[in-house]
Amino acid sequence: MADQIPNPEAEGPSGGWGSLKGIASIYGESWPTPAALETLSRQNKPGGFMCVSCAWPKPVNYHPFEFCENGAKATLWDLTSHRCTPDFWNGHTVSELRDWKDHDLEKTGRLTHPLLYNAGTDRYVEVTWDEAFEGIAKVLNSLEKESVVFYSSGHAGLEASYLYALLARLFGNNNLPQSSNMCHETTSVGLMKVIGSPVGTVVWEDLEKADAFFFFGQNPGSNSPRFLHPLQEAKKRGARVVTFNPILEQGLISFVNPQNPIDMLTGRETQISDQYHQVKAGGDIAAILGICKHVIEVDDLAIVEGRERVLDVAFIEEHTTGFDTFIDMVRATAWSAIEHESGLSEADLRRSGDVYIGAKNVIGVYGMGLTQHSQGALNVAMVVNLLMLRGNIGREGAGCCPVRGHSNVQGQRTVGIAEKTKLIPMEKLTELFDFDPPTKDGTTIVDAVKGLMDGSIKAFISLGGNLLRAVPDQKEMERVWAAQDLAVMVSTKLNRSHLFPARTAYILPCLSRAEIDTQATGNQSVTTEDSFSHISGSVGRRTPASKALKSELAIVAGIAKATLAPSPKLKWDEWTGDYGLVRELIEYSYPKDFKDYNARLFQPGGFYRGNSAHERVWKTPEHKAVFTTPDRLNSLSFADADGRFRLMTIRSNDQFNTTIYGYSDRFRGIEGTRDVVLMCEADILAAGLVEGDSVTLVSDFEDGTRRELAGLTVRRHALPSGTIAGYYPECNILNAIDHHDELSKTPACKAIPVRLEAAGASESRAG
Ligand SMILES: Nc1nc2c(c(=O)[nH]1)N[C@H]1C(S)=C(S)[C@@H](COP(=O)(O)OP(=O)(O)OC[C@H]3O[C@@H](n4cnc5c(=O)[nH]c(N)nc54)[C@H](O)[C@@H]3O)O[C@H]1N2
Ligand SMILES: Nc1nc2c(c(=O)[nH]1)N[C@H]1C(S)=C(S)[C@@H](COP(=O)(O)OP(=O)(O)OC[C@H]3O[C@@H](n4cnc5c(=O)[nH]c(N)nc54)[C@H](O)[C@@H]3O)O[C@H]1N2
Ligand SMILES: [Mo]
Repeated sequence: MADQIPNPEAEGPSGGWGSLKGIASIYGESWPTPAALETLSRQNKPGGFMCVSCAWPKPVNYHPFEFCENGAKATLWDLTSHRCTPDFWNGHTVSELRDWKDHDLEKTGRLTHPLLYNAGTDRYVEVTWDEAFEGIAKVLNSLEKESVVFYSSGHAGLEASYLYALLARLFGNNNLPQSSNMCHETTSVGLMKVIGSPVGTVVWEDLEKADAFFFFGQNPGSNSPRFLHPLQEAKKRGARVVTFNPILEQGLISFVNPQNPIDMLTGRETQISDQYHQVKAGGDIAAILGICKHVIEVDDLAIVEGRERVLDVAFIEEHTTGFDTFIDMVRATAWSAIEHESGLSEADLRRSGDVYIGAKNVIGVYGMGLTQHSQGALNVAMVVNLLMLRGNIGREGAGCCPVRGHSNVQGQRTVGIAEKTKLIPMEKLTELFDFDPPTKDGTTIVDAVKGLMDGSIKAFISLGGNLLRAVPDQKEMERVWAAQDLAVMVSTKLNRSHLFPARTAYILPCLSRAEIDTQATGNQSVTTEDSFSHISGSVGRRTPASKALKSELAIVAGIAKATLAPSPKLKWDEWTGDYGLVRELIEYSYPKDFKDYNARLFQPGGFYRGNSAHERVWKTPEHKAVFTTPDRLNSLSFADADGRFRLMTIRSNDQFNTTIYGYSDRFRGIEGTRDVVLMCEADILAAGLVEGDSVTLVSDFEDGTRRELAGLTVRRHALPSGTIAGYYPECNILNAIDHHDELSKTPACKAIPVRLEAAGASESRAG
């Protein structure tokens, strides 16, 4: 029997008419050309363009409209008719814009011309592309190789990304951190350690065969809404869904399919989660341990009663190591400790364990709720532990499913954007381009930011993104970002990182993926890789926002050509003229992953580049999949203390990372503001507050730095006691750069230790 899961906050189910209203509101905000609607109908289909929003895969048998509310918003936001031209700067200085909200900055529209900051007037001014490339080259060539960082934020296609990584290595370093360093780097490092593969093992067909889905800290309703379609199908065939999340996320409770006319007209909802467990932030290790404990105990009983074993003993023996130590620890851990650390009852964990045991094929899904913790990699390993107990990995219908963020975040890593040299086929690069690639590992994001802080990093090239807003310690970041010798930002829209200009600061505007990319040999396509390791071609068809725009690939090649010594092996102009030539280089560098690349570009659903763990080949040092014995029961780096809360930084349904589309978080019933802190009623009372009070959040790290965010309104929300929530990116000011996953250095954004300071009573109390 499925639980009744009331959600007191949501204004309706996920999907449904609310999602159409959500799309329509962006249409009004950004007023795109009518042709933008035609673009939507081609989104995520062979021959169309691949969504610029998340990395959820594209099915072979696509729907009439293979896009979701947020994919549509992202497309319409890109295809806005608003333009931020060089004239914009006649009316505004950079300093003045620092008071603007993220939403208002991006709403100025698409950037149209290359710009250079002029400190004298405190404005950006138009420059030609040649002036920009030469100006950048001049500063780059005056700097020490190690002091430059080549950042990218998972947007750019595989072709531009391959050349970008090549540019960094030819320049002389491996400083190629990426947005995944703030995101699923925990997966890359954590999964690699336990299954010898840095990516999830599940493919589309597995979704269609799974009997149960266990969700840990991933919110498909907002962040990967097309996932709700296969989930709805799964529910219809009787699959079970068990969710662990401190917040009652509407997308995991119920869904009305906006693409199904009958569902829409009748309002017929599909209940998604059969059980919903509001685990404490950081409490998943204990929760998963509890499920494992139940599984072991049921297995013990089966042995005594001579019934079929519950554990997949054959799998465990043949394929894994570390089982005995893990099980000893599970047995030795008391239920009382598990209950205390997870905030969940033994009875509830046993109930979820029964679903796990009752399902033949189980998929474990997770997102930022597991990865963005001090022990994020251990969280990931716990999901794998659970799956392995019944051999739920590397076989049909089962596996591990991290849901990636940016549309090409995984693919950029595949083609060389990586700070770790062991991931790069260096000998191939030497052979192809006749140079000795640098051998020292490059920086992660955390190390790059610390390098900015200690002055060892002096320049940042950003292929997309808004790093200043995305990282912890934002106040200090604003100071050090502006102290750099050079910042080059390849961008589509204005954002806060542009407003703290370095000594030399360029904004280089690029095409969006939905736009026509015409080069010397004709219109070009680009490719991206989704969360399931499938690679799809993407063709833009919209007229570019400005004639002066260049593609990301052309910009990378332009910087490279101006900066690096010429060589007959470096054919920047030819590569820019024909992206197919770059795909040949990629295929040569990564022959197994990209076989027949150019021929398979438009295969429906994309072509699969394969994954060893999917075939039960474990590329770990032990050549086995590894059971990990946790040395603790929560993923925090701090202890509980009186008045200390765990602050989760969350995304609304109306944003894509630092791009804020609007102020409607309808799934959580929050409208018109993002300046809120969500708390449960008991915590509000215990803090001597009432709903509506204004408070200041103050970070509670024991490093002596005061980090505060004032002017937040207290909102009552169904949350576990001690766990509170506020929005990302606003709350980044409260996090510390040293607060990150121990193994992967992913910033720990889901449990920031904070205290509350009351800032004055609300009217309701005064009245
Ligand atoms: N519309 C939209 N789509 C997006 C994005 C966006 O901003 N907007 N961002 C894209 C990117 S880059 C990424 S990485 C993904 C992110 O997508 P998700 O991985 O879904 O990330 P979040 O929304 O940050 O957090 C997910 C959930 O974790 C829960 N959570 C927090 N702490 C814990 C915990 O300790 N334990 C458990 N079990 N749960 C916890 C939160 O309540 C939240 O529901 O989405 C991508 N897609
Ligand atoms: N506290 C907290 N911090 C977090 C997170 C969190 O959950 N909590 N999440 C983290 C995660 S998962 C991520 S991925 C990072 C995101 O960090 P980033 O990837 O750095 O940030 P975005 O907001 O995705 O970048 C938005 C900017 O990218 C540019 N852009 C948009 N489309 C394109 C394009 O097609 N090409 C190019 N070149 N530029 C484009 C626009 O100028 C836009 O302003 O933030 C991380 N920070
Ligand atoms: Mo992300």
